[in-house]
Amino acid sequence: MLGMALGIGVLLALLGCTATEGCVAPQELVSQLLQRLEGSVNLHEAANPSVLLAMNLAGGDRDGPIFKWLLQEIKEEAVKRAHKDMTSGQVALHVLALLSSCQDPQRVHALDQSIDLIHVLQQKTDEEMAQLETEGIPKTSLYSMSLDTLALCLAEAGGAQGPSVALAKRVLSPESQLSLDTRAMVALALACVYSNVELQDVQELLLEAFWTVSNSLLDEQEKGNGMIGNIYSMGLALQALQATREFYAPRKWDCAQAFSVVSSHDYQQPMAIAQVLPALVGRSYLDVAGLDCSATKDVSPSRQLLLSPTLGTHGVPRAPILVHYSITNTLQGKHFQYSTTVTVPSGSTLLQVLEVAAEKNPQIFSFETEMTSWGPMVVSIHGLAASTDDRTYWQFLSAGDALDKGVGSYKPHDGEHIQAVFSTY
Ligand code: B12
Repeated sequence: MLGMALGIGVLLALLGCTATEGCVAPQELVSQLLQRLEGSVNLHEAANPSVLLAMNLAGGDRDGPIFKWLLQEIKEEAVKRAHKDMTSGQVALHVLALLSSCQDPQRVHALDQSIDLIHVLQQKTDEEMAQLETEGIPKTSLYSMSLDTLALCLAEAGGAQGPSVALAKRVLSPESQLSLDTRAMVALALACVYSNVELQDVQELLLEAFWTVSNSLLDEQEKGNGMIGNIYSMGLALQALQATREFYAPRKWDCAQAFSVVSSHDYQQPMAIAQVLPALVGRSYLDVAGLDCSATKDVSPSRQLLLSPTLGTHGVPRAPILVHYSITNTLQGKHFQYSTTVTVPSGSTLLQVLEVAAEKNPQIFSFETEMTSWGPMVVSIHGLAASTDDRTYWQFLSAGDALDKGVGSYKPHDGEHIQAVFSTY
């Protein structure tokens, strides 16, 4: 079966049937999301490499001030923090952002310093692999390891083959329960290494792994009437399906159905837009390597609008709502469970609910957040902190179902019961 898929894939490639055929969203939607992404860039916050990566893949303006600011900040972050404070995945995202901006990640100069980001990435990937081999889990996550593998592969640096084999085995193992986003990122990484590897048995393993993932994504789409996982997994799922299209042929991908799901959602979060936008222009992270570095783009006048501040909702009174909130730890140390009900204006975020609960009763409901690329992440509640070493986190649920958004963007409704449960991943 696999051999046949490969044969047909090669044939299609020779005939010039590209992965993008028929799978491009309306230009209006692309421009709107690109504008939103550019408008999200805040000079007072850390630059997000995924945003620069997506802007480049979606044909954003490489001569514009936003692009230049992002690129400079990303270089500065790299020289300042890559060695010490960045996880392997964060280094990988910086490498991808630089490659997509036609920069050499082996020679990053900023603040009168230089760094070889590929060397740092190789070292950090080795650490991930070492822990995977000794403890069965990587230092951070298989998602990050996939990013590492993808970045090493696209930079044509050594060190991608070992992790790609480990990832392929994980994906094919019946015991491993990888999230959909992780499987999609693994597929992207393996599809890249597959094209560059010469050993036939390695090639076959990689092909089988990403072929399995792509088919499972297609199955999910069929079951979900176009939805693959949740709306925030769609970006990576679509990218994986674009990038591996010639390999699951003759099976057809109803990309129009998947695109209509994405098009009907009003993406607001910069990270969500950054992951979906490449797919909407028929590209994936794999296209980073093939971008035309000599091209400069005209600035579309409409993009200038972006920088206008978003209108506030001052003066509009909002009806109060009640939200029930509970915190539970039955996992570690002294177990606890506390509940409260807070009143907040309708339209408030969950973060505001947590803040009101903590104001009312700081002894019980105090909490801490950390800023991440997806917004504020709750890292501690009632003095109990999440830990990457123990693989614990505060999970948020409503009526027993895990929320598909974080506290900074989720808006509870009147009477809703939100639970924060100390959990493992
Ligand atoms: C791995 C992962 C996790 C791990 C992170 C731990 C770790 N050390 O790896 C764990 C299991 C803890 C986790 C938790 C949650 N996650 Co999560 N996670 C991911 C995943 C698969 C990869 C993130 C990553 O490693 N990126 C690469 C690194 C290099 O980038 P980074 O910026 O350093 O990554 C950090 C942040 O992304 C942060 N993080 C992870 N998830 C979330 C979610 C939110 C809302 C925030 C603010 C931060 C955050 O942890 C990462 C590692 O430190 C993404 C998938 C995706 N499409 O991006 C989902 C994803 C980001 N998570 C998601 C969600 C919903 C959550 C939860 C809110 C689930 C819940 N109901 O509790 C919680 C966060 C709750 C809280 N305490 O605030 C959604 C976010 C959607 C949205 N619109 O905001 C995603 C997109 C998955 C999805 N398709 O639904 N997650």
